[in-house]
Amino acid sequence: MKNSQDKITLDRIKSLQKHLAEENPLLVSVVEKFVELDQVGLGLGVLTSRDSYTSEISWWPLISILGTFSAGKSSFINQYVGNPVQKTGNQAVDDKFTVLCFSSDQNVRVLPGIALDADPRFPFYQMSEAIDKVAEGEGARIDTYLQLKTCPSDIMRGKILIDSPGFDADAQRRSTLRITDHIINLSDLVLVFFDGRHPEPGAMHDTLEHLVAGTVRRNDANKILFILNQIDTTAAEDNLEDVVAAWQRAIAQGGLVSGSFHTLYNEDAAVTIEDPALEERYRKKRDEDLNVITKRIAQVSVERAYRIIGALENFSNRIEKEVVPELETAVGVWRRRVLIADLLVLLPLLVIFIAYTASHGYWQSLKFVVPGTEQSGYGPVLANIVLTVAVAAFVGLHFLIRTVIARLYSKRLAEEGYFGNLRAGFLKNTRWWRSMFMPQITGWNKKAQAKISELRDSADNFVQKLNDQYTNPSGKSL
Ligand SMILES: Nc1nc2c(ncn2[C@@H]2O[C@H](COP(=O)(O)OP(=O)(O)OP(=O)(O)O)[C@@H](O)[C@H]2O)c(=O)[nH]1
Ligand SMILES: [Mg+2]
Repeated sequence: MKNSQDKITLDRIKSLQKHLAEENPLLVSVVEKFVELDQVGLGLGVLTSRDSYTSEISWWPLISILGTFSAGKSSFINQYVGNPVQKTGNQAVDDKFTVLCFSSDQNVRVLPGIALDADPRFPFYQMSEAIDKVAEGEGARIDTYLQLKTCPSDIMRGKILIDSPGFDADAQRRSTLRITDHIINLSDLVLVFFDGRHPEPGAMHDTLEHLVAGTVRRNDANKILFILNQIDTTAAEDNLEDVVAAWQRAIAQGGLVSGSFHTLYNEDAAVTIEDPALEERYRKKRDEDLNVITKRIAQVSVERAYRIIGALENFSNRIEKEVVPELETAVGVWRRRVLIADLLVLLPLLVIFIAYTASHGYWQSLKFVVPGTEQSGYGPVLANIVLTVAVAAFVGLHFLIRTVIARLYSKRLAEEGYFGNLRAGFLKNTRWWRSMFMPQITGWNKKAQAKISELRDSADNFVQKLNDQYTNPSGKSL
């Protein structure tokens, strides 16, 4: 198949494959399947030549840490990587998202957000465009929202961690909320931290609204872990159970009944628990939960490969089951409206035209003539010219109606929430040379339909290959 994507997009895909080749060669061939899906999207017009479905997912396992401010997010990360990469403190410390990735360079290096925006390895590729969509002009200020830090800890190899500013929906600008949503969408694992010192609903309200309520509707909600941190502070009154119960109630009020709930505290930052028995009990509970959380983080690399293949299948399905039917509906509505408008505008004009010409002697039997020129030699030519101009005016008006109705209707398709650029796909179907009565959506031919089912099959094949890679059902030693 001929690839009609931009050079920049193609280079980006190549660089993605190059990085993946060092890590998981199977995923290199998965990229190729995404590129085939791109061709279907391009044909349907819902993908521009600058875009690729490969940039809709993160190819590196992504673990994000969100939550209320001063909940101990940065302290947790420092402890996890074994390196004080992030500043911590009791005031709101972080004002931007920090993307942490591995580098063998012994110094922790800080790079501006633009470094992330331009690098296809990171899921922030073209983030500035996404920000611009919700807050015009803000995209250029990507550095105020994002930074990249490289960290030499081995545990950071092959994964990306994101530390975020304390979540406060009221104070937050739309662009920050947009980034938060984007991060949740892309993450393989989301740790939502709450502060054990303020577990009451008031302090968590906004966070719950935006994060928890949002996750109830998600089909990947199991990737979100809720963590009540700083539980060491409950030791003085020994009321851990009460605090946890209050917290879970607040979360349930937010609409979340199931989920993975954990409690933690950070030994480096914790208050000393005087009673050794109590200390032992707290530590045991903490260690258990920390163990679950660390295991989930480790598991993410394995799940990531399945998730990527799942996305290939999911995208194929969405094209077939959402994009195409939505385009069909939109084209159907447009067709009906154009016919009605033709009826309301063109038909009366036609009647007026016929009535006028008939009453002024333009018709002799069924022959069109210009009165007074019947006998002259140029009579028939003049009659033809007048008739042609009239027909052209009618046809022109019809095409004007088509275009105006398409433009008006396309506005509603520009809203977010659709998979792909539905507006562009719709307008492609309404171009003037395309008959209104074409039964099929443009780009949705036999070949494209076959391609979609082929891609679904290949997703199944990849899953089998992955199973072979990660499991060993026959029990043979590998
Ligand atoms: N008692 C106690 N204090 C903690 C714990 N974890 C962190 N802290 C302290 O809580 C304060 C906030 O910690 P940070 O790690 O900066 O919190 P954060 O969530 O990154 O905060 P922002 O980036 O400002 O949103 C710091 O003073 C930490 O020392 C804990 O488990 N127990
Ligand atoms: Mg922080």
